[in-house]
Amino acid sequence: MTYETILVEQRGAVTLITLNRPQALNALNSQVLKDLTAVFTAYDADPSQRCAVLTGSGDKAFAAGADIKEMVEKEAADFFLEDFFSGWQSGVVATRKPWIAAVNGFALGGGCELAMMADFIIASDTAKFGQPEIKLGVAPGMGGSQRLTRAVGKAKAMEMCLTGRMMGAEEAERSGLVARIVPAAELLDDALKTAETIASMPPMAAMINKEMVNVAFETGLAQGLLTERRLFQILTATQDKIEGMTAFVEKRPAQWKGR
Ligand code: CO8
Repeated sequence: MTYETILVEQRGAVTLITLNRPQALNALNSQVLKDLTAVFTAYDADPSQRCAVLTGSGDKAFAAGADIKEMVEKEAADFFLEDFFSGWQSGVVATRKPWIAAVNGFALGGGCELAMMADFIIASDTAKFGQPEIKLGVAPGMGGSQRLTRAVGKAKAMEMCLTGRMMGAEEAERSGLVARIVPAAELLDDALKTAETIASMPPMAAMINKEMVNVAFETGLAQGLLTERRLFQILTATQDKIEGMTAFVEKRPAQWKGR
């Protein structure tokens, strides 16, 4: 399957997805959303694929935001009637299997918001994050005001949204926005290696670990603890729980069945 705005490659059990509009610094338009929805849906449905990496083509940008040239002519009624960009939730966030954003440069506006939809971000030392929408007379519209605030706290999120300033990779790591920073030249290899590690885990446990952490992000403690306990109990009914624990006791590598 080929796509208009992204490149997709399966490397063993890892799907590598590359935003491929380098001439527009990988700006996100309706076609990118369509293509990402298709590829994430296919990834979720393919039992041979166990982790995905999303990155940007070129060395300058992960994505420099929603495509301003697509939005410039639209009126409020168009945004409302089309429910413009509402598809990110069902098309990308709803992905049940794990995926990593490998941020290789600018992640601004919708680009920062897309990176924050990932389960975690690995950033190159050249990465720059920001929510500069205020400079265009608008505000984040793909989750930035919510996810950035949860990730880095009110003070930094508020400052970034109100001033539009960018945050470099080191500050982003210090603030909890990214899991790790690596030198730009090693970013893709590092992200793929991390994805391979995740892909080598029992897949149901990976999906449930992801769901648990997201519940912590989205609900209160009592609800989260209950959900964690119930999801743990579901995992104890899997063949991979029996295999994982038996393999440990027998001092041998586990052979996952994926159920
Ligand atoms: N959209 C469209 N084209 C873009 C975008 C963008 N977001 N960003 C860069 N480009 C294009 C430029 O227009 C330029 O194309 P051309 O050569 O044809 O003019 C090309 O990419 C290269 O860009 P620059 O020449 O500007 O490169 P610089 O190195 O000088 O600057 C920057 C790099 C600083 C990243 C600069 O390009 C920039 O500021 N870009 C815009 C960043 C921005 O404001 N992003 C936020 C966009 S709004 C948004 O994301 C809202 C999301 C929520 C929508 C939800 C709706 C409901």
